[in-house]
Amino acid sequence: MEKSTDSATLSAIKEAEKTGIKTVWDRYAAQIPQCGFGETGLCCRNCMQGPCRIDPFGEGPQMGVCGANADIMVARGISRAVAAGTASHGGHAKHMAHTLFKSAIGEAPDYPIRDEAKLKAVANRIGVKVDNRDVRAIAIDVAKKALEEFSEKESPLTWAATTMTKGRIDTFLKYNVVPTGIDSVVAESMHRTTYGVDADPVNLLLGAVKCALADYAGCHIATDIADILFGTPHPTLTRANLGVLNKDAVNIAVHGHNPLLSDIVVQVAGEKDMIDRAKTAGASEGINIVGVCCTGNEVMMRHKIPLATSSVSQETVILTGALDAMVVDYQCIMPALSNIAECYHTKMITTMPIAKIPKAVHIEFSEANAKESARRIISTAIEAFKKRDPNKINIPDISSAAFAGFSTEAIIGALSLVNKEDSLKPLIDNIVAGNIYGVCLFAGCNTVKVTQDANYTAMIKELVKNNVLILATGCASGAFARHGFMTPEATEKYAGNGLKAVLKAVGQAAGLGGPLPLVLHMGSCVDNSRAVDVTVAVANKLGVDLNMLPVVASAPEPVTEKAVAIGTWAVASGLPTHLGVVPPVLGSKTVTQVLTSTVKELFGGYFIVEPDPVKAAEALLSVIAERRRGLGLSA
Ligand code: NFS
Repeated sequence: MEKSTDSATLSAIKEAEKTGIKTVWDRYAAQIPQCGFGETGLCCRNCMQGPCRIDPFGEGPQMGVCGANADIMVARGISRAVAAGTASHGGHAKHMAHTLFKSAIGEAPDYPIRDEAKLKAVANRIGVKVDNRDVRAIAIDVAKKALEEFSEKESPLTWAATTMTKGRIDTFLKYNVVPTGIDSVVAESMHRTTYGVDADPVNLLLGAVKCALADYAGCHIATDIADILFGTPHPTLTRANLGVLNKDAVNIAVHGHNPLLSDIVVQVAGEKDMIDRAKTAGASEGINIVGVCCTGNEVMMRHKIPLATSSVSQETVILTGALDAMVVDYQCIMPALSNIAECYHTKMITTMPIAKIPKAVHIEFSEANAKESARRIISTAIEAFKKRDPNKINIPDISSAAFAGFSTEAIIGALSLVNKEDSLKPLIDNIVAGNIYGVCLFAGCNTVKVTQDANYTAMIKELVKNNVLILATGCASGAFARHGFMTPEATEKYAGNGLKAVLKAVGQAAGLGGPLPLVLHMGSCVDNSRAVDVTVAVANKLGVDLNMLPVVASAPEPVTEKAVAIGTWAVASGLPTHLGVVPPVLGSKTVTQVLTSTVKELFGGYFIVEPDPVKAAEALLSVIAERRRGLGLSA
């Protein structure tokens, strides 16, 4: 199997091979064959009478020591993955909410409220009084309401209840999957999956849906507060891929998830004193910040920061020999980075008390001293720059232009330039007319198990040829950005005639002088909430529920437990959701059946597992056709 379709990644891998540095691909090869019990979900370590394994071929044991069978083991495994994902997004969101609160009471001076309009819009939506009130008072109430979401409440989560359709809420109530606290439902999931609690696979899976809906609320809180503190994104042009590293600048990569770190690093890197110090150290072009993974998306769409690479290829940024500091917060950061950094002058810098990595420098980052910490981080990078080995520099001269930053507000704003009175009308009219056949949200990661980006690039070509509008978040957007799909040129080259005409009309009205890019970049993984907002607005306008719309989702190369949580709430929201990698469920026929079929009867959404990208695109197109027929539209 080829390791990647990205020539910059391949060039970096070649460099690693030359110097004997091991990367994720080597470590994966060393794991082959991977454990068949784990792969099928038939391994349980939930108690100390285990570990227990069930023989998928039916010859060996069919039960663990406690009597748990394959269905229970697989359902518990999925449920715990959703809980871990929810805890991650929840942790990120809670961090944001605490910072908003501290900002409002004057204890986080580096985090002023940048987007009052967004603050007021969120306040209005969640029932916080806005009129004649001081911004800080509103922010305190919004932050308190957000923090209340984490422990057990009497009522459903506000961030889920106020952002979904009425039909969805009724469905969630009907199946008793309405979460009332983000942290409390994570705890409930851990409880019900521990030794000797829930042994009904369907009940366990419904528990996973409940937890996933809390994940959705967490994502939405994270998006809302990021916009309040750092500004709501608008389309902006930047570049993506390893060629964005600059040999004449101090290169600093921000990697991880929370803009609370990356946004401040970007701000401080613009300070004259910092730039002067970099120049004095010999970096004639000053400081160059580049992004990796989701925090890269956050600063890409708000500050034009170029994206160096994403998820599976994160090590390649160090392999350029020109990275002076890799600055990380939490999530999706390979511990291997600090080993590779050791082979170079690169400083690996951790910043969060819950995410330390041996051999990294730890510069703690707190709301009270954010800018000061950022100055220390950048100074450390400047010192490292002085130790660069020119013989080791190998920056592939490869990068693509990329438009980023299509927030819900930006999309609606662009549409309203076409129709001032009724901004959603152009979108809906074009869906009805078939110029937009359907919508596909690409989300999720890059995995070492698939040729990097191959599924993304093959699927998008099939879909857009058939006039499917493409939204993307997370490392999915990274894949498209690195391959040049986030450009008007890609629209001209790949879009079907109907889609092209729509993207041209909106692009022209928005003053871009050409079509909108082929992929609308909606942000990081928590920003999947933005895609829901657009979909809910369309559903409400049409007077139908989400499970009737010709909207689908795809994670062609999923990796993390967060992706499992997002996929689960996408399905519960009514979206048929494609996975390009088989999740660890095949050990249970019951669970596989529920996730790919039975769940459709409950929520309308379901998982489509298809590793072949062309077949996957065909499957999504036929789902869109079915939905269109359901709405009485031409298929
Ligand atoms: Ni999403 Fe973002 Fe990327 Fe996957 Fe990780 S960075 S939160 S989990 S790997 S898309």
